[in-house]
Amino acid sequence: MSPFLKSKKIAITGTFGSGKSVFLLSLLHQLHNHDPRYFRIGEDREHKDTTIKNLTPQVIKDQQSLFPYKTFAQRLMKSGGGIWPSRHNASQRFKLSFKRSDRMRKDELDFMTFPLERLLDLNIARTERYSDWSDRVLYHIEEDKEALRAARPYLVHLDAQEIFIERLMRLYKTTLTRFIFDYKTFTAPSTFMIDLHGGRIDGGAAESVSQARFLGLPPGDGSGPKEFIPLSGIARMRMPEFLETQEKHYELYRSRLLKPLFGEINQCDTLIVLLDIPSLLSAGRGAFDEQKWLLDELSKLLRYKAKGGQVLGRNQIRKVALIANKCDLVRTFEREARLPLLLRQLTDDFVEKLHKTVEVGRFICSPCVATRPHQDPQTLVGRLIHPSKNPERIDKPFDIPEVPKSWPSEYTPQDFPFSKVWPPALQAHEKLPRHYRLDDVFRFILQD
Ligand SMILES: Nc1nc2c(ncn2[C@@H]2O[C@H](COP(=O)(O)OP(=O)(O)OP(=O)(O)O)[C@@H](O)[C@H]2O)c(=O)[nH]1
Ligand SMILES: [Mg+2]
Repeated sequence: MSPFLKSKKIAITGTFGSGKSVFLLSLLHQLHNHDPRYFRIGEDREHKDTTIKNLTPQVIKDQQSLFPYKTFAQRLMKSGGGIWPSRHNASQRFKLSFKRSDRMRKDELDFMTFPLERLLDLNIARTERYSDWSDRVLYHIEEDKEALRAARPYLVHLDAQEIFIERLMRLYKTTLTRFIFDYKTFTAPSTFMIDLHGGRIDGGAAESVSQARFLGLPPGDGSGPKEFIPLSGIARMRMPEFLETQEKHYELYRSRLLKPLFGEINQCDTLIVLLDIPSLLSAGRGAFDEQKWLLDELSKLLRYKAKGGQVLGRNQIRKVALIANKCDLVRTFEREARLPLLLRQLTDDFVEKLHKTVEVGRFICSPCVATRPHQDPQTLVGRLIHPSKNPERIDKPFDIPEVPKSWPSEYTPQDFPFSKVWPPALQAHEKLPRHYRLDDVFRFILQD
């Protein structure tokens, strides 16, 4: 490696809406408009004036996935209060170089984001043969009473005297939708839940919302979708032609989507995992269980030393930042008092499974602080998103539920009704939105 250039490749992940785009946007925004008084880069107080010079965006290969930093920054900064980034690609990239005033060398940072839900595909990535994957999925369904109930119409049709393929597809889509609503962890292929543009399946009647989604690669290049579903051994024997297309589609899914994606993640040296505790609380206990399960799958991807345990190549990740994100949505006093324990309980099993040489940092963070304290500590002020409660999108006080001291073993969405807010309307003296400890995370990433 050149002593004059230090390159880092950083993956940012988290479940749907956990804040990947805002995290990247806010970080780029703080770097582009760097002010050492509000974003400390130097490691200690002596270096508190360290600044960033010559920041230059670098060209990336896949232009389609380029993170539109400038557009998003302009929208965020609209006077009177802007809007959050929109969704445009499930994976986003941005590469930049700069020079720190306290270093001789140049730094180059290559960021990518990906939905943590892609880890639902880990089994597909690790299983070469379609038939082995099919058998495993059907086994999991049969082992789980609720899943078996949800999948019964599909399984019944698989055994019918005459099998209609379109009907079979439709029934599997409805089944998967029910699994998603119930936070079942064998919802694969993951593109059914989070498509290639990052869109998530809507809530609503399982039969109707599921049919516009694809069980595999969507249509493209003038050809139809490349969908696949799990077939039992008997069904595979009964439908040899359909089996052939299923094997082809399965292989295409692995080679076109999973191999490039997991291959790229494997090349990263740093991983940032965003954990949206307010959302996990306000979505009910199923969301917590799903998050834990996805972290467990992620730990399998990172277990680079395990014999035969590597997924599509050797993993290089040596640093992992675990972030309790959007802490500005939590009561001010509870941020440092309660979130650290919740973060630890959520991530301890994951950390335990990492190789001992992987450096782990845990952070309480808000990349873009969108609330202000209120004299009542159970209330915050912000631009509530709720259309009927705040059609004018102005700053208003609103109630914040209490964060529990530890994760309850059972809870429902009604127990923790957290609210969402628009980005802050900047005050006259503010040039940039504030952040909470985003610079701590950045120093951790940058540290040699
Ligand atoms: N208050 C607050 N809200 C945030 C913050 N970051 C993200 N959000 C909220 O979370 C929503 C989703 O953030 P995104 O950054 O788009 O999340 P994402 O992980 O990129 O979402 P997908 O790409 O759709 O999976 C935003 O629209 C905001 O409502 C933050 O720092 N503070
Ligand atoms: Mg996003």
